[in-house]
Parts: sequence; C-alpha cells; structure tokens
Amino acid sequence: MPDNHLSDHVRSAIPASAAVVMKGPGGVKITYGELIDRSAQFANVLSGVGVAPGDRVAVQAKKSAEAIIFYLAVIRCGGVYLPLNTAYTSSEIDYFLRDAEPTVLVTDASEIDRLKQVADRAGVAHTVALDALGAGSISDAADRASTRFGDIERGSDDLAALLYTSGTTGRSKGAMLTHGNLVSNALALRDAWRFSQNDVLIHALPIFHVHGLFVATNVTMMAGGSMVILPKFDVEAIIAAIPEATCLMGVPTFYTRLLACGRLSRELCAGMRLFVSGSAPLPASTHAAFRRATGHAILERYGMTETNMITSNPYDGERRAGTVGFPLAGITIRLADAETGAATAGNGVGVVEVKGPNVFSGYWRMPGKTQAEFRDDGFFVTGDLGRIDRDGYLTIVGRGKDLIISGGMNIYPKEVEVEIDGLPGVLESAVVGVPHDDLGEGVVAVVVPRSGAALEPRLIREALSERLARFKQPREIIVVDELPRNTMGKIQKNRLRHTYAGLFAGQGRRP
Ligand code: MCA
Ligand code: AMP
Repeated sequence: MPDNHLSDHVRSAIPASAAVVMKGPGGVKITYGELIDRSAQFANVLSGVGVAPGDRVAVQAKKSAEAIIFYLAVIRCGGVYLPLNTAYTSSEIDYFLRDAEPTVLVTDASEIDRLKQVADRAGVAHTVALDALGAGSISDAADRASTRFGDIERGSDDLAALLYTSGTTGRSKGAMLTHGNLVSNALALRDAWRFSQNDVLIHALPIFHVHGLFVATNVTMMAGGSMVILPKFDVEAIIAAIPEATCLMGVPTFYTRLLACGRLSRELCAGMRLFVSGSAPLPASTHAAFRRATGHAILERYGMTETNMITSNPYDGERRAGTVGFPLAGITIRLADAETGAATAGNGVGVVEVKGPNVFSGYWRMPGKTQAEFRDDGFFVTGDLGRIDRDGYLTIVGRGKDLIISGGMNIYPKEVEVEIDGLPGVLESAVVGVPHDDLGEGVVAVVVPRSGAALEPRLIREALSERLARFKQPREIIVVDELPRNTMGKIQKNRLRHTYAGLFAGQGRRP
C-alpha cells in the first residue's frame, strides 16, 4: 500500500537535487531539500490561520515555483487543494467560493482588491497574495515561519483536492480527489513511463488542471526528477529547453504548434526520451509528422478530472497513433451501452466505464449527481465513447456528453448557452465545437433573436466577456432565424456542426 502523503514520497528524493527550475522572470532553482523546508513554512502559516484537516484552500495564482511548493504545503497540512483557472472571471470565482467554502483564497497581488471583495461576500476568512515571482503576503508570512512541520496524518480515502469540472447542466461540479487517488495514479504513471531522478520534465502546462498539476508535477516529484517550469506554453521557450530536458507533457496544440515552427529535428531531440500527449485527441497525422521530424513516437494517454489517468500507450511496444492504449496498473475499463449499461459486444462502440484506485470519491455536496454517474458495481461512467481493438488498445471515437475541448480546455456548451440565453433580445442559442487547426475545436455560438429584436454579435461578445473566461467565449457568433430541430423538437447540434464545419478552415494560430 503506498504511503498516503505525496510528501512521504517527495522526502525520499535526494535533498540536493533540483526539484523545480523556474524559467523566465523570477527564475529560481529549488532543490528537494528546499522544497520540503519551504512547504513546511507555508504549512505552518496555513495551520496557524486555522486550516484544519479537510478545509479547502482555493488558489487562483499565476504559475511559479512558489505556487507549486504551496500546493505541497496544502497537502502536508491536511488541507484540500482547490485550484482555479487564472482565466476565471469574478462571477465564476464567486460560484466556486460559495460552493466550496474555502478557509483561504490565494490570489495574484494584482487581483487581490477585486477578489477580496468577492471572497469576503462568500465568507472566506483569509484572502492572501502570491504573485508570479513568488512574492506576496503569504510568502512574507512563510519567511517568518519554521521550516519544521509534522505532516498531518491523512488516510487514503481522505480528500486531498477539489477540482471543478463543468457539467452538462451548466453548473460546475467539484470532483473530490483523495490522497489515495493522487498517490496511486502518480505511482502507476511513474512506473509506466519509467520516470526516474535523471528526468528533466519541461513543464509548460497550466497548474490548475489534473494534467499540469498532478500528471506532470506529482509524477516528476514521485521519481525525484526535476521540472523546468515555463510560465506558459511558448514555442521558443520549449525549443530552448529541449536540449537540457528528457520529457515533455502537453496537449495536442503543443505538438501542432511545435511542428508548425519548423525547427524540430532529430538532433534537437536527441536527449529527449519521452513526449506525452493528452487531454484531447491527438490527430494521427500529427503523431506521424512528429515522428518524421524527431524520430519520437508521441505517447498518447487518456484521462479525466474525475479519474486521473485511465489508459496509456505502452512505453515499450507499439504506441499506436489514434489510440489511447491500455488501462494503467490496477485500473479496469469496460465498454457499455450508455442507456442500459449492457456490456458492449465484440469490438463495438460503447461508453467507457472505469474502476480502480484512481476514481474520485464523488461530486462535492452533490450526492444525486454522484450516484447518477456510477453503476451499481462501482464503475464510473466517463461519457466518452470508445472501441477496444483485438490487441486491447482503446480508441476514443467520440463523446456521449455535450463537451467541447479547445486547446485542451473543456467547455460545456450549456454553460455558454445559459449566459447567451440570459441576454436581452435572445430567444435561444446553441453552442457547438467545430474543427480548428490550432485548438482542435473552436467554439461557435448560433443565436436566434426574439421576434423584432436585432442582435449584434459584438454586443453579445462584450456581455459574455464579463461572465465567462476567455477560452469559453465563442470565437464566432452567428445570428440565424431558427435552429434546426428533429421531430421531437430537439436542437440538432450535429447539423450545426456540419453546417459550420469549415468556419475555421485553414486558420492556424491567430497572429
Ligand atoms: C487561450 N485562449 C484560448 C485557449 N487558451 N481559447 C480557446 N481555447 C484555449 N485553450 C485564448 C486566450 O485567452 C487568447 O485570447 C487567445 O485564446 C489566444 O491565445 P494564445 O496565445 O493562442 O493561447 P495560449 O496562451 O498560447 O494558450 C493556448 C494553449 C493553452 C497553450 C493551448 O490553452 C494551454 O496551455 N492549454 C492546456 C490546457 C490544459 O492543461 N488542459 C488539461 C485539462 P485573446 O485573443 O482574447 O487574448 S484536461 C485534464 O487535465 C484531463 C484530466 C486530461 O486528460 O489531461
Ligand atoms: P476533463 O474534464 O478536463 O478532465 O477532461 C476529460 C476529457 O478529456 C475526457 O473525458 C475526454 O473526453 C478528453 N480526453 C482526455 N484525454 C484524451 C485523449 N487522449 N483523447 C481523447 N480525449 C481525451
């Protein structure tokens, strides 16, 4: 049975070896010894202000070495880490704070005046600052705290993190992840991907999702390897980091942008041993082009906020383009009919269901929704449609859920539709994802005005910018007289996807 705490594992790394190397402004190198000491200081501050086991600590902070250390500190003091996308607007933050009732909110110093008001109204006791350079009121307090901290004991089933994921009903749900979920998945991935203390991971993902926070960070720390932290994805910075690194983890957009820059070569990537892709489907053509350019077969894996990572292509053996490989150690998957739950026969398509130590313990304060997503025998229904071939490789062929994935970010159309439908002059709307060369899918809103109303896409766009994070905002807004419906009166989103399929054709990354 693995030790419960991530920090138990982190402690076994060599104290003098680099854990986190932050590039860019505020660049800093932190050893494992310093990571343990500094996280103890943060943990002392958190305990000092009353963070008790199970209390939520919400963090909407820019990416920095200190932010990663702070995450470890929350885990060490028994708190529940609640990361928030830095793109979220005040109105989105308001919902999360009221729902999760955290004891502490950490925000960037430049946002503290605005967010403190939101936090105060939501009853958050402490709002503190941590900026991109790792400075701020929480760092100041940590400077004065002891570097010794006895980790609060937590069981495998105790909560470690709460990650919000939007829902098909438009209301975000907090996925409750336990210490057991995080530790078991990190160990499974570390072993599957052969991570060791010799690894140097280029970390260019945001740290508010499972991918950048758990997959990248936990796996590297569990192995005692180093992370080269880039503030965000940037082609030039990645190309500069590759010669010093061994691994990269990214969403498909990372790989299409790297290929488009034309500077990848076998020589450049000679010291790299692994490129991982996930969070959205990696086109087989990208896989092939990357192999031609670098000699490396990208390893594609599949996961979900509620389940951490579920499957992975093999480290040794064929990494089959277009597939997401096999279940990780200790995890079982099966395919079933979405409605009846009956097992899918042969190599047919069914909804992917999963069971194992990786699967979350439920949605925060939503027992009904939790129950609806689990089968009686404990399998979690992912909502993804898959097929398993004769050799056991899983392919994700589509989604049973109404979800758009743009540049690896999830957008639930319902959430956007609710906002558009609430605007004056709007009768109804339908939001769909259509192919986009750079982002995989681009968001399109098709809007019907009320009789006699004239709708201006520009005004809709302006109104949404106050309410929704930028990545959720439609890239195109199209006003039409009516939406296509089937005989039951249901909007036919497939027809809309078909009609607007070419809307972003030939559009790579916007200048
Ligand atoms: C930024 N913008 C986006 C996105 N990102 N719009 C749509 N989709 C996006 N993903 C907005 C910006 O606000 C900006 O708005 C405009 O698009 C252009 O930004 P650009 O400079 O092109 O974007 P970027 O800053 O380079 O970011 C693109 C990115 C980034 C590198 C693909 O979105 C990213 O790092 N994505 C990774 C997300 C991730 O980690 N997903 C994992 C979650 P304006 O033009 O108005 O200024 S899924 C997960 O965790 C599960 C468990 C799993 O399986 O992994
Ligand atoms: P999230 O809700 O952010 O955790 O996103 C999880 C969803 O991302 C999954 O349910 C899938 O629909 C999708 N996803 C993750 N990895 C892959 C992949 N390799 N291929 C296809 N879809 C993926």
